[in-house]
Amino acid sequence: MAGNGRPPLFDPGDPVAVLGLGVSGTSAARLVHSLGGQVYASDAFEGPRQQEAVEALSAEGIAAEVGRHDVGRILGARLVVTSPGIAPSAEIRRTVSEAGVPTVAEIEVAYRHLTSRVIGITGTNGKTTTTALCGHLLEQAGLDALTAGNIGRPLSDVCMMERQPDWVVVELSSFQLADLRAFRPTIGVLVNLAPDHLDWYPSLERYYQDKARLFANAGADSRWVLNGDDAGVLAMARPAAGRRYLASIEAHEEAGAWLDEEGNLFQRLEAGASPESWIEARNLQLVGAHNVMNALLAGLAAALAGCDAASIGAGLASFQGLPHRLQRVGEFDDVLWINDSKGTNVSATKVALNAFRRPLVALLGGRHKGESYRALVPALRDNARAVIAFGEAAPQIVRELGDAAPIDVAGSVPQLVRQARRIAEPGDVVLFSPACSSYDMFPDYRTRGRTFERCVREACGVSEAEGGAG
Ligand code: UMA
Repeated sequence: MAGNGRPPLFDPGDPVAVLGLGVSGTSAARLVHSLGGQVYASDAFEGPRQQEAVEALSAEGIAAEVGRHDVGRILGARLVVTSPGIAPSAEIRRTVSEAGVPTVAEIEVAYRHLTSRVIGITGTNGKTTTTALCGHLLEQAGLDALTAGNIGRPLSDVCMMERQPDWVVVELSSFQLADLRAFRPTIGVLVNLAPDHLDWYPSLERYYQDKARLFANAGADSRWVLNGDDAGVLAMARPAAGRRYLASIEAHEEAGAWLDEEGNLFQRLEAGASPESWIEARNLQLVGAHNVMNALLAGLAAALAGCDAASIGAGLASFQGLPHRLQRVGEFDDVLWINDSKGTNVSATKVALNAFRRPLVALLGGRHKGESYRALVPALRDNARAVIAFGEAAPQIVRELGDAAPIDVAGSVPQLVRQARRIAEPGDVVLFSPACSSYDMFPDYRTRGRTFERCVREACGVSEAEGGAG
């Protein structure tokens, strides 16, 4: 047994195969090695990142290779540890599954050796902001806490710390949830549910099945923080054992948190108890109504972890938000430029479009992920002065949104920004929320967002410092 009473997945000396050498695979390889497993780590691709990982692991005495998966060696393992970015349809996954070798996510391996209490956060949109905000609230209240998981730091890294924190706030993607087994958060948070990753899953039901794994090991002592305004969330959580706390944009009598008519955020942890005030919504630095919901969810999870209402209020006021998520680039010539490069699916972009009450120029495009863009039509009809489409998805965007707003096409990000600058009028917002992945033109959404910001500053003739202050 690990120090926390959870049964280990392998014994010292057992062969363990780790698939993928991104940050999670590399960290899992180190954790398994430190626990005495005989690691074989491999990555099918041979990029510089993978090469670097192999060199680092080899120097630590861990067997690793790039450019192929040695199937014989993998099938001879007692356990296979997967990276979240390896699709269920990948050949190696199918081979392992057909051979019946037990397979778990990196997070599951870490969980078996974790002594920290866990706040597990999932949902389609806003889970990274909610995770970061929750971690911030815990820290501001003086609790010993870290964030990990899909937000960036592999949970295995936390396990290998000399002293694990008292709390770890773990962001869980559906890809990570898919290969969890015994994982059971002390507090689980479901932010919302909407279609996503339809390029990965055969159906929406399969995507939701993975999301529902958050509740797979629910027990009487589980505590669930739920978006009470999302019928899909409530239906998914209904069968789970444990206590539930609802966050809502409307006042309610149940245990939870809400926004009242005067625009104040409140908590009440016991039904019928007096409400405790956190903050006025206008004092949040986060933009948009959906972020009020994220604040309610993060605040509730923090309250259940032991933070008092006053410290939650102070922490909500001081949280600045995350880069590339409805982030202000600056206001130049009375036009507000927003970088929402993390808006990589239609529902995220819909939320971003609805976050503003000012006319906007919407910049949409990138690599198409399988969803129709028609869901954006009502928000565009309400608010958009124009749409500019770019990247591989541009022809489809023009076909599907041509009747929602005047539409134009740009061939590159600098051109996109110059066109937006010509079209936008004083008082407008230029919103870069692509609704697509970045992989047609960029290695990731961060590089895409940074490129957009640089182009905006160049086109508007401002320095980086002026941009940040805008
Ligand atoms: N690979 C193989 N064989 C295959 C297919 C792929 O070896 O058949 C290799 C790839 O070459 C790659 C590795 O497997 O090197 C997979 O790495 P990965 O994509 O899982 O990347 P990591 O660096 O381990 O990052 C992962 C998460 N990535 C994904 O889920 C795609 C990171 O989330 C997360 O921060 C990190 O673990 C730590 O937990 C990123 C993400 O984009 C931010 N997440 C998606 C999202 O938020 O929408 C889900």
